[in-house]
Amino acid sequence: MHQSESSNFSSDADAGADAPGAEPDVDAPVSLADIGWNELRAEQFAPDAAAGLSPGRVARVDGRSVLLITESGTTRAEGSTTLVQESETADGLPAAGDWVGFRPRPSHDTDVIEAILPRSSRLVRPRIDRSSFRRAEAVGLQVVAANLDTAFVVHAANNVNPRRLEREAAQVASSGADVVIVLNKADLVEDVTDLVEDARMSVPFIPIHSVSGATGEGVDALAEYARPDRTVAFIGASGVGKSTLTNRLLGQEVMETGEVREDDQRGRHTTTARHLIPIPGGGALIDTPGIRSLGLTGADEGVAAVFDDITELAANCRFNDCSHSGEPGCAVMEAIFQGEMSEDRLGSFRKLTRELEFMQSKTDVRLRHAKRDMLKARTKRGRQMMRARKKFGRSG
Ligand SMILES: Nc1nc2c(ncn2[C@@H]2O[C@H](COP(=O)(O)OP(=O)(O)OP(=O)(O)O)[C@@H](O)[C@H]2O)c(=O)[nH]1
Ligand SMILES: [Mg+2]
Ligand SMILES: [Zn+2]
Repeated sequence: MHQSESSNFSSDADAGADAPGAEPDVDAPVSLADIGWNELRAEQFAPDAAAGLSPGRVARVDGRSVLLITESGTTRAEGSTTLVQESETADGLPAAGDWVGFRPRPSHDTDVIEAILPRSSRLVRPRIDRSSFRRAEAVGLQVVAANLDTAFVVHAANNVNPRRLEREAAQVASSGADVVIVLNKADLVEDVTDLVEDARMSVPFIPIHSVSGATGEGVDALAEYARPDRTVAFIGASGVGKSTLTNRLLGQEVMETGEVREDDQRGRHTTTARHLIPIPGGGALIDTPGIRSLGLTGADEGVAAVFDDITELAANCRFNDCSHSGEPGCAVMEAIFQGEMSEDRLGSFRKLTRELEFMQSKTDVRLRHAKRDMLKARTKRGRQMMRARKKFGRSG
């Protein structure tokens, strides 16, 4: 059983897939320092080193098999039994971008990953164990990418949806990575400056860059974030040009790119797995498959980051738990009356908050069903116990 096949559930194409697609060549030896290994990580790794483990970074995950970049090229490895068991309760499975400690096994096809180093950031989405609803504890989060410094949230300039922009920015910000908005395909629009201004209204505190993967215009600005020892990732819907930009940053055609459908301007999920690729000259880059919805949880901080202005105003509301919908002494409503903030913005804040609440409690029908089944089982067990007690009296 492939772990990722059983644990993913969302509707996007990469769910559970991580199927062998276009396999980038990451075999060229790189120094780990070039892709983010530093003193802090070495310090965190010290106990593992003492235990005889070697350090590596996860380039991609294919079910149980993990491709690692190591000091001496790439190697295939699998999580140790303990690691896999622990991952049932924590989010312990290795993800693209993870730093791990592995034990080389020269006589086997694969090495063994025994430790995952603390993550400086992690992009997560809900995870559910499809193989069994009985083990409802297995419902948790799945880390889809780790240790990102900057996450580029990519949209096609000719197809920007402000609500989606806000939502994705908030969700990705909650990973702990710095969010940068990228409006790609600038070559397809008349006036990209207007679009950037519009986007700034939606996400005022986040850097926005307009670029063209086709012509290369603006890509230099993105390269600034991909400095040596830093990790960047492209995230966004299928067909927005993540792999095209990846190739631009790498300076070579590493990732396969795909056509966009005429009817709905969407891509076809050309990329099917997350790939971490060393950038020539230093730094690492993760290309990801297109997402329909990240389905991320724990994005509260993300919302706060995107709606900084509202959060700040809310600090002056009379009531701590003000919902900004008519309470007396509401600083947010006051700002709207004064024309300092648009009602639309409060609207999208509310909508996003609602959506996040929804995601957090009932991420998916599957999760709901898993919860329901778990409750049912509990009630049933409870009833059985009651009956048993009645029959045999209390045993303490
Ligand atoms: N005109 C124009 N086309 C672009 C640009 N960037 C990418 N494209 C085209 O958009 C299509 C999709 O690009 P990809 O890079 O495969 O998109 P993706 O985001 O990686 O898609 P998935 O892998 O499916 O998630 C391709 O035909 C690209 O050539 C751009 O800046 N301008
Ligand atoms: Mg792609
Ligand atoms: Zn208020």
